[in-house]
Amino acid sequence: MDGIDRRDFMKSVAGAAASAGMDASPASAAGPGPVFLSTWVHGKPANERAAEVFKGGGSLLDAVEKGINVPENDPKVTSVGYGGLPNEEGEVELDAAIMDGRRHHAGAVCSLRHIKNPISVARLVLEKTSHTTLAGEAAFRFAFKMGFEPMQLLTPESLQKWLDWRTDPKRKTYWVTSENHDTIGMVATDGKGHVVSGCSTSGAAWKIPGRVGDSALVGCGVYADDNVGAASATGDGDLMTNYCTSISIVHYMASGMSPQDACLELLRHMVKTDAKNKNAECCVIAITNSGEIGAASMRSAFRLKYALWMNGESKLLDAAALY
Ligand code: SD4
Repeated sequence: MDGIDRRDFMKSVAGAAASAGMDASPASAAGPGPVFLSTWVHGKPANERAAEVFKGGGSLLDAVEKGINVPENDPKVTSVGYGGLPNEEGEVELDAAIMDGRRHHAGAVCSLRHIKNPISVARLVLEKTSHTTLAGEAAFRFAFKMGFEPMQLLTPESLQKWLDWRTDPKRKTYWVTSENHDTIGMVATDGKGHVVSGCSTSGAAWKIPGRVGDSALVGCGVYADDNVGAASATGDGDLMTNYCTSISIVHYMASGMSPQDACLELLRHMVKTDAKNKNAECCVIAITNSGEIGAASMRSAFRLKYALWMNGESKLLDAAALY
């Protein structure tokens, strides 16, 4: 294992899991029944909602969609849905995708404006059309046709942050800062071999209008294949798109790696091809079709907190960092 000692890593994972009252390693996280694994702190209420929907008889797709709706609806989450930070012109543009591992098919929307639940619009692209991705103004018109209510997605707080940025003479244009990394990625299994991956984001704050990150791109922000498992990503989507992070992780798992090793291998590969990527803000999560999980960050200064729901328990844990 490059960069970190494997025993230290296993110890840190064991510590986090033990203090959370869980099994000692991500690789032994599998348990009976469904498992929901999500990025960041807001992944916890998202997982809890997903589990509730699933227990109430919803499908795994319903569960992942409704779970992701929770941070989308929360104005305090400033990189997802309502309250998400806008592009450089002050417009909120949302990306989302959801992939069904059973059908090997996804629905996605990108650069969607005025609709706070892009994951639900993505779900309808999956269910109601034979397309995979709708973009921009046409995605909005599709959502409108499907009955979604247009609304102002800027909150007073996100407008103020944008104004502060606009008036800062030293402002950085088009970059992703740590505080803006709130994207929700969720991977889940029903405990019977079926997996789903979903992701929703307002993307990089102050992005150039029209920019699409990894979250809405199949194979990048989401990937799910019932034959293997599912993965999702959060962080610098411009960088991660070039590594097709989610499909790469699923392929690593298909070759026999555990989800944890697959997540780390993807990050190692990013550094192997370009050493500068050691400083990248990249985090990934993965699950197998039997409920084994993995979660990793490129560096400890940008360490992923991930949420895990399994066996009726909902926890927040720290992902391992490669550097
Ligand atoms: C993007 N990957 O649009 C998203 C942003 C993100 O945590 O995940 N932030 O680049």
